Amino acid sequence: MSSLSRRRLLGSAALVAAAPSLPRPAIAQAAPVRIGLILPMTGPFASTGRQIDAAVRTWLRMNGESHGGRRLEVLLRDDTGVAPDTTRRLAQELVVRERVNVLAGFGLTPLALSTAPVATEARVPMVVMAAGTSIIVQRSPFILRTSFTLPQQTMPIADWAASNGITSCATMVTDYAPGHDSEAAFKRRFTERGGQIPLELRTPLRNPDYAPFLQRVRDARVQALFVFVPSGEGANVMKQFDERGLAQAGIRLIGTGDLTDDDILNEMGDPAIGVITSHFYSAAHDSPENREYVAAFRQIAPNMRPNFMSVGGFDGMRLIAEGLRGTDGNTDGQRLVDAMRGKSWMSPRGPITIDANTRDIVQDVYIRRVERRDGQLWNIEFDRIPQVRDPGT
Ligand code: VNL
Repeated sequence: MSSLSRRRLLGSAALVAAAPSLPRPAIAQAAPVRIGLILPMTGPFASTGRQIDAAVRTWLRMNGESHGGRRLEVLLRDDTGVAPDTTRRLAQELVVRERVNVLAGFGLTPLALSTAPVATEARVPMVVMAAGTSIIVQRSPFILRTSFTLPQQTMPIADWAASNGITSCATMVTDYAPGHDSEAAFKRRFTERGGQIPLELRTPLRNPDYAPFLQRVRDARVQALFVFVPSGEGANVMKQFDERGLAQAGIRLIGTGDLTDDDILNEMGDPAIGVITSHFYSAAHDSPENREYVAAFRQIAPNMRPNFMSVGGFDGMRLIAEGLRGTDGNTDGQRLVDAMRGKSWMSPRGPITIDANTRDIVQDVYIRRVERRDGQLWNIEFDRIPQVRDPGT
């Protein structure tokens, strides 16, 4: 991009004056490709940041740093996960001062949405590794997504419920964009299949207390409860579901796999056993690619089990590397985006494609049951819906 538009992005002459002038390397070919990785490394969604950061380092360890003749350099920034203005400001600083060639990360939808205009203005590719609201990829022609969308992950569990004798189901989702997407997708598919939804609940994003909501679900005498909560929240839901005696009242718990997040699944204990979810990644996924990934991840992060967020980060790095190979190391934003769209490969999660038109991910979605194996809890996949695209809401 021109230095003029980089300056415009800063939006303040004082900031421009304060920006240090960076020494430019003499040989362009030798300059590293800089990736500005913005993640929630602290705050309520820090597990998402930790998972993706570890996965990015795992990918570099497994594949090396040189791609398309260029060395990859990652600049990690912590946006704390809860302040869209902070994420946008960090993205602007990365683009203007650090001259990053790619923006990546984005743990939650509001953070990705607030940054989309920066990518557009700077003409810098923005790889969304986590956030899952459908609309995100439409907010900038420079956005590509390696995570998932909520409707994509929700439709299969709505089908599963309708096909397995559930006719009356309550919904409980976190009250922000991905929760609304998930609620709408579940409602559409489940009612199309003849199911009834007598109770729709939305829980707050900040400091949620699930107990009063779950009490209402218990009183509604439904057969099942569908839940979407963001990564990190599942253990709290599970604890309250147990303490309120919903299982004893005959209510089945189902959801997207955000609920039975591998990062915290083991902490949930027996109440989680038998919970059915649909999702694109389980650490227990049975493939050579996944076994290799889990082993490599554990070398980088010995105390963590890789979760679905981590795989979005891992595949995001691969997408950037594929793009650079496609352009022979040229970092022009439009050329990079064009080189990344349409790419397919075998991920630890299974086969994936970055759709050439939408720039969104197409992937298999699995139906899984929580089971105890060798003393640990796992999401065991027992059915697979191949190559699901975002159905919208
Ligand atoms: C989002 C979607 C975030 C699913 C999540 O965890 C999640 C989002 C932090 O789009 O904000 O599991």
